[in-house]
Amino acid sequence: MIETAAADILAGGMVPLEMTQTQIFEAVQSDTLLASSLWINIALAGLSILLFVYMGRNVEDPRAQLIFVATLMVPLVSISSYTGLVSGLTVSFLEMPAGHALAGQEVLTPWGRYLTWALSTPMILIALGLLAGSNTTKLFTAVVADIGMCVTGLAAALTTSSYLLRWVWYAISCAFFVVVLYILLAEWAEDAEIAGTADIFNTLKVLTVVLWLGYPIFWALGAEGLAVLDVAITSWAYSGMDIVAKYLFAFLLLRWVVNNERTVADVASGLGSGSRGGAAPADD
Ligand code: RET
Repeated sequence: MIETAAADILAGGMVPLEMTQTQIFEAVQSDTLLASSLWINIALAGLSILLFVYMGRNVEDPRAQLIFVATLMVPLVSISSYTGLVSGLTVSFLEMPAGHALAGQEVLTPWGRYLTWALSTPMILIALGLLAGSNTTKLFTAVVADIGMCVTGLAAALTTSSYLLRWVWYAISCAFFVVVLYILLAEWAEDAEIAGTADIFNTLKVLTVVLWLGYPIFWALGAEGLAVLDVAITSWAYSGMDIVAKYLFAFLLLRWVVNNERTVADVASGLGSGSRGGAAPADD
């Protein structure tokens, strides 16, 4: 009974002003497509954690270990993130402002996703930066810009006062994203050549850039943006991208690190090995 009511709520976009966490939980579970997009990630994150711990059992070089720890954090944050979403804890129904395609309707907003991206995506960047032999300045800039991107993306999703301001937040988030893309594509690509890790770095760079570009596209097309796609389809798009951008990415990276621990150790210890000019930079 409750589940039928919840399904009606989700389909009709009509929800009571204040929904309890249980009602949100029921609404999420009653939409099989939506719920499956979340549960599959919990299962895959759990398996990835076990696999990655096993893969890293004999890694001894500190730099390789740090790459492992950062990468292992990705499925750990993910399993927490998706548990928050399936339980209804980090999902809200928000009334869209005038101007939005679903103006006046309550739209399911999985804000926990954007919040937890602020923890998981820096880990991906730290692992990539260490692999490329980044100096501290570039690593710091990439991580801070990335957190800025996620937090302003969260603001875009949570703004209900003005349709225009939702897109202003979106634009700010994209500006941060450009900084991250620049470091990945220009700075670290060059550093990785010097560090001798260019082959694997370039593979992971392409995978990361292509997939990460999908996130703002699906946000814009999803219910929170132009509402061309419905909530469950958008959720599957994010979940599908997450599977490749997190678990496959992490697996490829860690497998390479295990097989090339010597190369990783040779990326001169101490950040800064990749800085141009050869001399130790003063920013460390
Ligand atoms: C948002 C909307 C606002 C504009 C931009 C976005 C970019 C999000 C990205 C997310 C990547 C997430 C990953 C998660 C893995 O755990 C916030 C969707 C630019 C790039 C890889």
